[in-house]
Amino acid sequence: MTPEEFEIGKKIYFERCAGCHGVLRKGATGKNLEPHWSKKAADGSVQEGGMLKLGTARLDKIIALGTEGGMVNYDDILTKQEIDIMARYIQQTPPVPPEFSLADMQASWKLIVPVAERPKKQMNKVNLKNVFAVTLRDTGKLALIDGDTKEIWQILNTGYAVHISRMSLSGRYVYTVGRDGLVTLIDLWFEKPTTVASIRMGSDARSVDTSKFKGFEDKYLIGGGYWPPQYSIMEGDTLKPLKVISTRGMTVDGEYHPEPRVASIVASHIKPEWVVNVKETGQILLVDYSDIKNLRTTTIESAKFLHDGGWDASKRYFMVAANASHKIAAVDTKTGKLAALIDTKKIPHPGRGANFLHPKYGPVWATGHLGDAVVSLISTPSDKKEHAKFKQYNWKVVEELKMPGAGNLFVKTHPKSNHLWADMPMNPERENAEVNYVYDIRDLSKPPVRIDVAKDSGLPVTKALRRAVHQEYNEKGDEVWISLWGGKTDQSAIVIYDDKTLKLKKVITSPDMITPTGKFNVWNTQHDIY
Ligand code: DHE
Repeated sequence: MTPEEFEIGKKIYFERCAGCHGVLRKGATGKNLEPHWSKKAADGSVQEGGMLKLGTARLDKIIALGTEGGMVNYDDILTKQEIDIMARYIQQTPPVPPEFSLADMQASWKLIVPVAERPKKQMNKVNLKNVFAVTLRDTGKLALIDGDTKEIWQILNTGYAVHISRMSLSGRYVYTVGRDGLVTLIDLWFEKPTTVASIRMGSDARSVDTSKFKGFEDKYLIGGGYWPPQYSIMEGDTLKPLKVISTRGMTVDGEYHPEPRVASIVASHIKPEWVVNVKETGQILLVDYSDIKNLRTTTIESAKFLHDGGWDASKRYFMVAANASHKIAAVDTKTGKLAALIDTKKIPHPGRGANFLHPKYGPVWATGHLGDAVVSLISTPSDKKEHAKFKQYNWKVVEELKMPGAGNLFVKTHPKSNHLWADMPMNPERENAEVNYVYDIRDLSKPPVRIDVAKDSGLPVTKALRRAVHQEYNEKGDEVWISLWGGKTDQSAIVIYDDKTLKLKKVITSPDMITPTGKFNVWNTQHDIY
């Protein structure tokens, strides 16, 4: 490869591939892509285990067309030339990015508006509880949308491809984390939302949360890194860096891993702890933040490769997908132990999941699957007397709802809703990727209703698939917002439905609405309602 091609390959790999395959290409949700098997030997020899080495022609096909194993097709995202560069790039030895220390964090830290200079009360009339933070993925921006008027209130620069937004317990601040490791702190009390601080945690990241336990409300922010593999603790209201902890170490199989990335993080409601899920090692850390100088961590063995997850209805158990092991791990945050490891269909991908009362099996938590055409319902424990009869089902997959194909990423419901929404944006067929299916949770034997989000948006059909992705309820729990995620030069939309009637309510679109993906309603995110 020429040095220019290598640089192009490096950039595309970071933006499109590293999330699944790892920076060092050791594999996680995606396959191992180290040269020992990606590079075809001149003598035609095979790799260990007898599998054929790939080589340029085969890699070209895989990248362009995707695979049955869950690799998406890139022929509508990358040009032919870029695909050819990638087919050659991943046969080279992976470059190792630099480490990122506490001093590096300190140097990147910008306290734009110190706490003393921020408003003492809310300076706008917006109903902050119903504001939505919407990722505009490929533009490196975040849209703050007033959920009552459905007007875009403000668009702010953030890190590249903000992955998630989380709220302070107070509901005043929005924290975003870009996949380039940039964290921004946005204050909703100004007349218009204003970024008051930012910091870089590394070069690749996906998760943040504040401290939520009584006495520590929003005192700290934790951020999880993909590269370097570490988590960082910052001051909640300024982002001043306080501590960095590496996650390098042993997997649940007892092997050393040089790149155990931090996947989902959530703050416990019942202890001064964060649940930190380490992807490659399959270890779940309970990090006690009551004394960060003498940090105590409980390490819970589960399964590889940990990814996303959410609370059960009682908010005692955190349910996290060990997606490449086709399992869900349930962590008991009260006892600090693994409560269950549940086998599921292929590649569970819950987002944060969805909790509801199943007519036959009682409280269940739902997850969709990237690799299978079902939504799995797992029975979860409840202390309520009237739920004692459901105990026999706890931690079992009690039902699998049929979907028309695989490729689901998110499911969602709300305590006030009778509906369970499921998307399938990673399905290669347009007729599936652009829609949602809605189940009636009072009668799950009824076929789900197909909602054609792309058609309802009223936007013209484009060459690139427009993926209908990620549902979020409004504060009242009577509307569902879905992103229509089009190509990076196409105008996209947020399509809003009345949850009761399933009728289209409103389309939010503008030339600024480019690649919307995750949406986070302040009230629901603040209170972990899903
Ligand atoms: Fe995500 C959550 C990682 C691709 C949209 N995603 C998460 C979480 C992790 C993660 C670890 C949990 C954070 C938490 O709760 O603390 N996501 C990854 C990847 O590694 C992966 C597979 C590849 C990558 O390169 O990033 C990936 N994710 C995507 C997308 O392509 C999506 C669809 C669009 C996008 O914006 O990039 C996407 N991920 C999301 C969203 C959430 C998320 C919207 C939050 C869901 C929620 O309701 O909380």
